[in-house]
Amino acid sequence: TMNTSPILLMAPLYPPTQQELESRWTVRRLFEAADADALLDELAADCRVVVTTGGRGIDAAAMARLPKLELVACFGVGVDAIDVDYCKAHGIAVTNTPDVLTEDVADLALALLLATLRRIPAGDRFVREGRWLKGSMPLTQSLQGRKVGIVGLGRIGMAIARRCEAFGTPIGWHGPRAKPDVSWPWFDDVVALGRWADVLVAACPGGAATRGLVSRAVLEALGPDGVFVNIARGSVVDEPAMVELLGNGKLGSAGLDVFDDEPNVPAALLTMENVVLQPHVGSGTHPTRTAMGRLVLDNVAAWMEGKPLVTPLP
Ligand code: 8YV
Repeated sequence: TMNTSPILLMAPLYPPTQQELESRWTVRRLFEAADADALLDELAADCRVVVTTGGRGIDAAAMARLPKLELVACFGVGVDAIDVDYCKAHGIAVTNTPDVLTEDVADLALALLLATLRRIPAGDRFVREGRWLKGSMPLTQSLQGRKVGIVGLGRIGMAIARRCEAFGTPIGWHGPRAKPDVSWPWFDDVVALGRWADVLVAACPGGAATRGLVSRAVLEALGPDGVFVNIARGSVVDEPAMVELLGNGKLGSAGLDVFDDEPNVPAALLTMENVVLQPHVGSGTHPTRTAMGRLVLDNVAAWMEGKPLVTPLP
């Protein structure tokens, strides 16, 4: 039997995905509602599906307004903005978009690392501003000879490690437990990893378990010649400490794609020469966003048709 329940859409999606979602089912856009509360009340009686994004999520308070809710389909692999405990306690299924974005996010991590070490944005400005006519670009650091520490050796962290192997850098990593089939050294203590590494890449999930995992102590252990790369979530790093240490020379440089309060970025970072900034574009390519949208649509269609979900959270 086909379900005809209206879908509550929490945030805008990749346009082709949103267009197909709205052409196939009844969709109500929370983000455009003049009165969000009134829309939730209106939908309480028969909304069973919510579609959201990794950045927007949905909290327990909103889900409690939808007592018939059965599915939260997330456009994104990171579900830290969804109250997953509430979903488990209330039998609400959650789907996300793993695997299809792994390689693009890992590519951006290496792009950020090389851009930061070799100061590629600065070099571009150097040429455009005519400064090459007056002299050579200052020499930079090198990736060669650096040890890379990866915080979180999941799908994305492993893809980053494979890329680092291709660049010839030694690899160390931190995760909640050792992995018997991984040959690279495991550091139970992130500070110890920061001390060992010359580059530290955050690739772990967001959420309570990893909040502030890359602490001031970790960043100080990484040190004045260290590079911090974040393609995970802003929440995984002590952002005020990172800004302070980048500003006073106790942390060498950073390549950042994610921030604590997106799209707001700490003002001090905007004028730092030792930082490369990106607007949360790890998965931001047409093929990957298309594949993520396909997974969202296939999960919603499966639910509507009473079939098994494609990528439910384990
Ligand atoms: C999403 C991401 O595009 O997958 C994730 O969790 O961070 C990005 O790929 C973003 O979350 C959408 O808000």
